Amino acid sequence: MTSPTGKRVLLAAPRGYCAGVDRAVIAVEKALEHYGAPVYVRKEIVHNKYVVESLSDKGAVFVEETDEVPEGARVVFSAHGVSPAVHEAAAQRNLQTIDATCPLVTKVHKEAVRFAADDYDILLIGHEGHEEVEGTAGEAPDHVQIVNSPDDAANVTVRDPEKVVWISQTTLSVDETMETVDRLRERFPTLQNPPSDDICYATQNRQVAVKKLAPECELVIVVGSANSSNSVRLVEVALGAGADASYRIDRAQEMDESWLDGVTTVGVTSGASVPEILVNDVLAYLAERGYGEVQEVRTATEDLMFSLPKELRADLKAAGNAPARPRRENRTSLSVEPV
Ligand code: 0CN
Ligand code: SF4
Repeated sequence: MTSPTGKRVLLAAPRGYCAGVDRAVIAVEKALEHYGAPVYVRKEIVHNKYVVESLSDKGAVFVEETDEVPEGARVVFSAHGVSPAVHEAAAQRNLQTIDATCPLVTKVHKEAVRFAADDYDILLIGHEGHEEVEGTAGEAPDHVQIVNSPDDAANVTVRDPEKVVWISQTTLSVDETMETVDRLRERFPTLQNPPSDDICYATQNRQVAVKKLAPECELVIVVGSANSSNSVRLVEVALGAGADASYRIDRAQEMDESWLDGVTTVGVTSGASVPEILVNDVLAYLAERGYGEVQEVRTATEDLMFSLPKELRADLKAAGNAPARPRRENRTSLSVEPV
């Protein structure tokens, strides 16, 4: 039904949980159910405050490093991946590990290993300090240089300009990454591309969807946490695609009434680590203020699912209750909190 005021919401699709996040969150939930609390998790399992708080409430204990985990205890590695050094540190402490690294991050790790074995200089486009970048770089520290931005391309030095490859973090802006690659290629014309896209399908799809709706929006709300690279990129993409304003919020309570002044069309989307309940809360907030008409803007459908981490699958199977794949329970598995 069209609102008499013309006020409406354009809701991006795809948005929210990707296959790697779904798998990682369910891995922690299943580990808690199967082994009982506490289950230790190195770093945030995914970069979302609500997810981390909900899992903490269920008995997950989030730590920064494996040396905070008691000897012999069970620890889950986050979706963003870990370097071989972290695996070694965990083995030293006899930790029982469940590796929830997204398979699409593991793919990039393997590329780093392969190109290092062939003695390439590897230019890893990504954000210094991000866990995924630390993990990927740690696969081949002697061969990898991190390139943070298009401007950073000027700072790269290589041993042999004929033997250089770029790879990337999975959750970057596609457009900005291509700009960085162009700048690198100006310096190294034979720069080799990775064998396939490193920016993952979920990151790309969410950017395409927000690009489509942004030109029609005076305001685009992105639900996601501040440390979620793919969520933060969605704000940039929305602004770049023509939204007059765009804000990232963790949850509906962070909405500011003044953002809606003079706004007819509000775009809404969410990052790959964001449970749908948080989007529903934002839609409810908007509906209360006259934006009850919601039109979905869908640019792709996603049906990818990953099997649970193999260590967990083996234990669940031995106990006779193994799901072959994670269930798509992401939309309902976390407890619902009122706005
Ligand atoms: O928000 P996320 O946990 O991570 P980044 O966007 O910061 O990389 O989303 C899941 C992504 C992965 C791996
Ligand atoms: Fe995997 Fe992409 Fe999701 Fe990261 S955002 S967990 S790489 S599917």
